Amino acid sequence: MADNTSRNALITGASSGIGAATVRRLRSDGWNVIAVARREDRLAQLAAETGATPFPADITKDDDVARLRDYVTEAFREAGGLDTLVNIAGGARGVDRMATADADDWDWMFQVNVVGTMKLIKAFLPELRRHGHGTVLNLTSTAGLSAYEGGAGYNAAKFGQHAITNALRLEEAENNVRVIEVAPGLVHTEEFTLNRLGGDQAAADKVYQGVENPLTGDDVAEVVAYAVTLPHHINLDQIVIRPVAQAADHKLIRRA
Ligand code: 8X3
Repeated sequence: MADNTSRNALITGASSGIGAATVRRLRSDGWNVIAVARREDRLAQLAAETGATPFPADITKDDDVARLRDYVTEAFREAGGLDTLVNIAGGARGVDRMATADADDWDWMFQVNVVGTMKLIKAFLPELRRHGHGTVLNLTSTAGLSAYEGGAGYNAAKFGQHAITNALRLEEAENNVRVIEVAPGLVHTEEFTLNRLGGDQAAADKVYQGVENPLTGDDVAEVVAYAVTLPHHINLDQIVIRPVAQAADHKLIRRA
């Protein structure tokens, strides 16, 4: 195959937010998409809407990842094999400072952001190498580039995911697998902050209060689609995306 022309993608974290938006975007661009998330009902709706193939799975569980690998290998066999793995699954729990850090929250964040990403990459590298023009895109965060008060656990997980992305790029260049990192800042999705703050909708709303045009899932999906659709020899190593209102972590403009 001369280039990344088969357009067969696997997208994790597909049940909401950036993951669901990326499924919609790649499907509307004509990609074959297998959409992965834990919540079966949401996946089924997304599949009905977009024509993506739903696959309910927990990416931190070895059995689920093995089932997924077997399924994907078979599903894309006729279509040229998997060429693009998009790791969107992840998330934050808590805003505790180190003095009151909750080890269970840290463990969860490390599992979904770092270990889950590793498991997917490990499972699908043979397939991506075999394809000859593989792409891995990891969705990290600006929280993986600089730390902030109350962010330590999430910072540690996202710095970790950033690090494994860099290591993978070095390890897989000889196999012609390109490795892209997309690191968004403030993105207003239905669930990210709500989950982080334990379901407190009023507190979640405050995070975005007065911010003109925070990024949306669709904004990030547009950038993801651009990066994975470029000719395969172009590797956007790291793309940092923020809304204009967030010139830096410490400079978020809020209007009254
Ligand atoms: C989310 C960005 O600023 O909430 O990944 O850590 S931030």
